[in-house]
Amino acid sequence: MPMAPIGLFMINGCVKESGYTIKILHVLIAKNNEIKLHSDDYKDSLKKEITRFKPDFVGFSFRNMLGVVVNPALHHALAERNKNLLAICSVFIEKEYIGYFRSLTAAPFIGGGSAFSIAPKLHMKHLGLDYGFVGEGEESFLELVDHLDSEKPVDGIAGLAYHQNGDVITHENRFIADLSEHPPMDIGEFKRYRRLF
Ligand code: B12
Repeated sequence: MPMAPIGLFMINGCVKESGYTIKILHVLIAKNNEIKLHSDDYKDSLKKEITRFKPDFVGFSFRNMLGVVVNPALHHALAERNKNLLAICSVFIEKEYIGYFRSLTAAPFIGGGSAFSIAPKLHMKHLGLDYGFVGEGEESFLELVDHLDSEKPVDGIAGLAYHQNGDVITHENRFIADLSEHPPMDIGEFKRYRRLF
């Protein structure tokens, strides 16, 4: 059952208010409610979107690592062929998709979300992300974009995961005590998810 990505919608609210233009691609949603990644046409659709939008930064919201079988047959086949722990993590499926995405743009890739926060190093290394955020992203994501835009060093940003000397460094995340200090969640895209039920 696809979940409305409310964490991503929170970030969307903040980014919109900051003046940046954001485009959300719902890659797990497709006709018949099935995973789209291994269908024949996802590469063409993605290429069109990236060519049109030309992103300066690409963010990925990783919600679940385990426990959600969007396409049971595919998941089972992968786990049978690859009898290791990685094969039952969603990163195993996401790798091909992100690898293809990488071939379309040189923009930095930034991960976040509850799954990323549980296993930041796995996501960073296995998926080849440039940066990521452990925990809440409302403030930190824009701080990173601002630092990268103005070529300031990023190593002091709370919650940030980044590569250094072949390892992945993760900073302690910033706890946001009062969410009302931030713009509200952007609910514009909720209707896509309501349609599924
Ligand atoms: C609420 C909740 C649910 C609700 C979901 C409602 C919804 N529309 O999302 C319900 C009850 C339906 C649910 C169901 C399930 N859940 Co649940 N759920 C949660 C819970 C408690 C909170 C998630 C949440 O909404 N947080 C609030 C939002 C605003 O925060 P957020 O998503 O983390 O986003 C923030 C950051 O992560 C970050 N961020 C997010 N995206 C991005 C992107 C970028 C680029 C950046 C920079 C930052 C960023 O910034 C956001 C704002 O601060 C978490 C535990 C937790 N504490 O996170 C478990 C959790 C996500 N669920 C989990 C699981 C396992 C499930 C189920 C599989 C359970 C089951 N067996 O059915 C199902 C899966 C449903 C599905 N199809 O995905 C696990 C996932 C763990 C894993 N290893 O995969 C978690 C982590 C709980 C746990 N500790 O085990 N869940």
